[in-house]
Amino acid sequence: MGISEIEVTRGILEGFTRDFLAALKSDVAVVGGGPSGMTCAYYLAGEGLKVSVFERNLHVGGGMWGGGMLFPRIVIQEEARAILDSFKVRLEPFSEGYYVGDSVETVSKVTAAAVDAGVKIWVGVSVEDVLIRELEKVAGVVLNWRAVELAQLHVDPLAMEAKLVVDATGHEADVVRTIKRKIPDCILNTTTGDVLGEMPMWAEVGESMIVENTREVYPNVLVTGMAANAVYGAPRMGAIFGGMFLSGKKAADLAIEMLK
Ligand code: 48F
Repeated sequence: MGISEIEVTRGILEGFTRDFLAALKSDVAVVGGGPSGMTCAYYLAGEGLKVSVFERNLHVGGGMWGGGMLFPRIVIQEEARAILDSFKVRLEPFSEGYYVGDSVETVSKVTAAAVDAGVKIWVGVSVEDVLIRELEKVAGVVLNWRAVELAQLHVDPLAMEAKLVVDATGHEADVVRTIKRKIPDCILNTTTGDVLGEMPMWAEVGESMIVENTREVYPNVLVTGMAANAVYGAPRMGAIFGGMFLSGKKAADLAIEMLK
């Protein structure tokens, strides 16, 4: 028994190419594999939708692995408990209406649930731009390897079509900012038509605003997680994570409604 290096190479290339070709036209492209993006993708795939998550790092989980200041624990409020329960994450009550969970366990279980639900995850892939149609509708994502981006090589990107794009890029709100940078005259669905920017930390207010801020910010582009608060000028909240899961689920609910 044995396998040649050529066979190993063929197995990898064939499997990857088959899946990449199948993902060329998706229902939803989720940009960013942090807690909000993964939660959104999980609920979308659960509805039978074709979903890809694009993550520029080699791992999903975003800012959740390190918990608060590298202490690998996260705080979850009662409202988000049902979502964490569906991922089978164990939570320990510690203050009325609040729980503590293990951040590594949470990332692992959310990731496994999303994969089992049928989400395709592309790691090491940056979304550097969007596809635009009719001058005002986003129609997909423009991709390049993160390694190409870091090496600053001049290599043209590839693209995938999606009916909806979800900006789950965290504090940067990278997709929305890219749209605004490339189409300066475009009017985002915010009070000023522009990205309002993230406010300093205020956990209670940040958590209460994040679900409301989860919405369609540009035709066919939804914003979720910390990106939603960054776009709508709301505070950050540190190591309390319930809002990320609630926002991811709301983005999925909105997307499901829009795709009907
Ligand atoms: O930052 P991140 O975890 O965003 P989130 O889901 O959660 C925020 C919390 O982690 C934490 C917090 C809790 O109160 O404030 O910060 O809103 O995950 C965002 C992911 O998007 C990736 C990035 O590597 C990270 O894993 N990302 C960002 N820009 C791009 C991208 C891009 N252009 N293409 C692909 N991935």
